[in-house]
Amino acid sequence: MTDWKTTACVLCSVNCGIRVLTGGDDGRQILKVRGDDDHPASQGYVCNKASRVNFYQNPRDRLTTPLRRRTDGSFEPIEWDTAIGEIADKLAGVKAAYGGEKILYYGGGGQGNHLPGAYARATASALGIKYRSNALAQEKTGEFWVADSMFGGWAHGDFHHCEVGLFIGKNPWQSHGIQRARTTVRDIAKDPARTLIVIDPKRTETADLADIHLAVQPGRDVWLLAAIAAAIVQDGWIDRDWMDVHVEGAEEVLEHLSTLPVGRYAALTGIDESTIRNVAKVIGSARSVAALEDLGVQMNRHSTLVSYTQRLLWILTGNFGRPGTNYLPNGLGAIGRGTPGGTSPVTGARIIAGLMPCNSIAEEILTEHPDRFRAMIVESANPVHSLAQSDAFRQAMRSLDCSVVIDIAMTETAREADYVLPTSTQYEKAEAAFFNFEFPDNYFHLRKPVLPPLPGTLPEAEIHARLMEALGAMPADLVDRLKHAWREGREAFRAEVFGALAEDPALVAAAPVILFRTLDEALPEGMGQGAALWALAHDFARRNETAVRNAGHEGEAGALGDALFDAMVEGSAVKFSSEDWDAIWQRVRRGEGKIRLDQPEMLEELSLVAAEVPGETSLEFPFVLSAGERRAFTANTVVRDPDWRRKDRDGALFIHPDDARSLNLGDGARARIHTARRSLEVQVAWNDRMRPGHISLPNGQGVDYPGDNGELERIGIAPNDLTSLADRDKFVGTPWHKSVPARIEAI
Ligand SMILES: Nc1nc2c(c(=O)[nH]1)N[C@H]1C(S)=C(S)[C@@H](COP(=O)(O)OP(=O)(O)OC[C@H]3O[C@@H](n4cnc5c(=O)[nH]c(N)nc54)[C@H](O)[C@@H]3O)O[C@H]1N2
Ligand SMILES: Nc1nc2c(c(=O)[nH]1)N[C@H]1C(S)=C(S)[C@@H](COP(=O)(O)OP(=O)(O)OC[C@H]3O[C@@H](n4cnc5c(=O)[nH]c(N)nc54)[C@H](O)[C@@H]3O)O[C@H]1N2
Ligand code: SF4
Ligand SMILES: [Mo]
Repeated sequence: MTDWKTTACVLCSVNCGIRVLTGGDDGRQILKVRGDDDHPASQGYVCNKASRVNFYQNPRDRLTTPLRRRTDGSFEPIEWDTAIGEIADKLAGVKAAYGGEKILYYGGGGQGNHLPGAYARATASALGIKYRSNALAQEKTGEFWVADSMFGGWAHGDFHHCEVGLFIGKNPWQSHGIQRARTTVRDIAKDPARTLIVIDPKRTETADLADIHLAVQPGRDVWLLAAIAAAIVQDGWIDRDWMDVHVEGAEEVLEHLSTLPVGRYAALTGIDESTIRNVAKVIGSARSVAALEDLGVQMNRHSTLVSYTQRLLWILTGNFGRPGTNYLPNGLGAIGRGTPGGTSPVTGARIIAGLMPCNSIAEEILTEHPDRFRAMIVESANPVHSLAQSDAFRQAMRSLDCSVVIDIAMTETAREADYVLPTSTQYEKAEAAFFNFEFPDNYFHLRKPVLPPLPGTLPEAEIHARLMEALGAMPADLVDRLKHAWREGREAFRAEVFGALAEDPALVAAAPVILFRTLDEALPEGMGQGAALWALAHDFARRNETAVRNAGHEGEAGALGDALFDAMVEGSAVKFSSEDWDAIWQRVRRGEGKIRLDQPEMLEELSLVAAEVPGETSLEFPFVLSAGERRAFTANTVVRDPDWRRKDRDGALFIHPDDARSLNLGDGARARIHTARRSLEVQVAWNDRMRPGHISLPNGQGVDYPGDNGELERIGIAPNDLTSLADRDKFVGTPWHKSVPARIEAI
């Protein structure tokens, strides 16, 4: 049996639409993959990775049954009912003994799946869970915080229409992050009227195409960006008229930049002053500039300040809120709303966008402090592998009273858990991501399953519904009433839902599982896990009526949300929001309409870096290691089977040939890499794209995967064996993975 079906690639955040041919001996294989020309956002585009999604779908270490840890550390299979019952009892026990806020929730989604997080909110509310975290709190929280205080939202660049495209610590050729990335950067590069600027120590594939490549000295972006901003001010490239209308609080920063010694800063960065002044001119005289920063600076020194300084370049030159510049997207989910709120219980770390810094988690557990976490649920994440200093997280998990991992595969994190729950893959259930950042038209894709669930696995919605039932927190009467109302019609259903929520606002958090239990059987086959979107569609339609109508959805005020929901559960990408550029300004600082430059902590920090003498390396550690580079065949740990890589199977350490020669390291040689934490053996590959002194290791490698004989093998280096929890941003705790001091020796 073979069949072509429509879905999306789940190997990075842009989730290109694909068509897949399924079949094979067991009928469970994704045999062929094509770009989906009908997908409105990706328009048929795919990169080299999409054709290999079967390596995600069918790993050897796929979980097929719930597991319970024995005292000797091995695992035994148990029935679902036993697992759910015991987990509910243990977590309820932690809540009763210490309070629900001693249970931490980590994860909730990955590159293509954000619905688990929605259902987990119900379980979290029943258990009184207060703290959560996920990977965003080791990369984006600094940017969210700065963006929120300056704009009230996370800006994205209109790279499809910009005159100047600026990528800072970002290699879209390999990592994407924007739709149709390779086509988009190539279009900018080949148009003589447009300019591609890349700031990256490495001559990446993107830098190869760039009109201007600033090969900054690793870890020194803050001085480079401040110098460009200063040159914009000093050389008269500011758009004063625009600033007068749209910006508040510019005085202090302008004063600082007007006297900043561009030449002295330039000397720290490895880029000439004249090049810096030319970049200021290119940005200052362009009709439109779109900018994107990513891990090269976000997982690096001064990352939060870089997120601020980076924004100055395009704010001072009026590049926001017009086609080809930068905008605040109208997302369906809440990703990127960076409002700070409170601090973590033990270390007092700043919580941003509701997320505790990843780098604090181990410290919040491995302590005698009475407020330490006692239990943890990890869902759709692999923090033992992905967070700094893996050993610390491993140890933290083992010291908890109870830990539960919900995943499709036996990951490094699952191996440390007390209970492991197997879930269906993203091709076996309805799934979606909230990485919808397009503008002026924006799209959402709730995908239909393309394969039946693997026996023994459940979708997360069902797992959380069962946990709620076991905790005695599922209002069965209400579910019955809602089922009845749904059969009567949408008006009756809306009245019943909104009536129940008005009566008991505490039900809001449980709504996703209530909707799932109510609608699972009523929705089109396999779309049950989409049920929670009913509430989201109504909420979005109520707040964005014009945008939803302009996107082509119809209905009376109350029915508009149902129209949007019905369009989503059909399973194709849906245009849910259509706006014009004026809408951006209504969102700026929640209707205040002005961008704020006066951020006291950032201004103070700018003054501090003026006096700082940077020093990333030492005699002991003369290299700067970027631990976790995106390459042609990396996808975090979403794909675990090393055979999926067509080349670079071992995930080699890239080093400039001159550096390699001086260390007597041949291309392909084995070497030993040392950091302050660990020494590990690695294979070296000469790579003249690297800047001398800068070395890199790929991300997502070094997973423990069963070989042909079933024994676990580790291919490549797990980068966080080399990183340290202490190396982190002082404001938001994001790690400095892109500049780890290191030494290499031939073996
Ligand atoms: N192929 C592939 N694509 C992916 C992923 C994947 O695993 N594989 N993961 C996805 C995820 S989760 C994310 S967050 C994104 C990340 O996407 P990117 O941020 O683009 O990925 P990286 O390769 O980690 O880092 C980008 C660049 O930063 C550069 N860099 C290193 N040090 C410095 C520095 O000091 N200054 C500057 N300016 N640059 C520096 C590196 O040379 C590298 O080219 O990719 C997503 N896409
Ligand atoms: N040193 C270093 N460390 C890094 C980075 C780096 O550059 N350098 N990059 C960091 C970045 S930017 C990120 S985003 C993180 C990513 O790290 P994490 O957020 O920890 O997650 P992933 O590696 O993306 O793995 C996602 C997990 O979800 C599971 N999964 C897949 N589909 C499903 C599903 O449908 N349901 C459930 N429940 N589980 C599923 C996969 O098996 C996998 O275990 O890594 C970070 N770690
Ligand atoms: S990995 Fe490639 S094909 Fe898959 S979503 Fe990302 S850009 Fe698209
Ligand atoms: Mo990421």
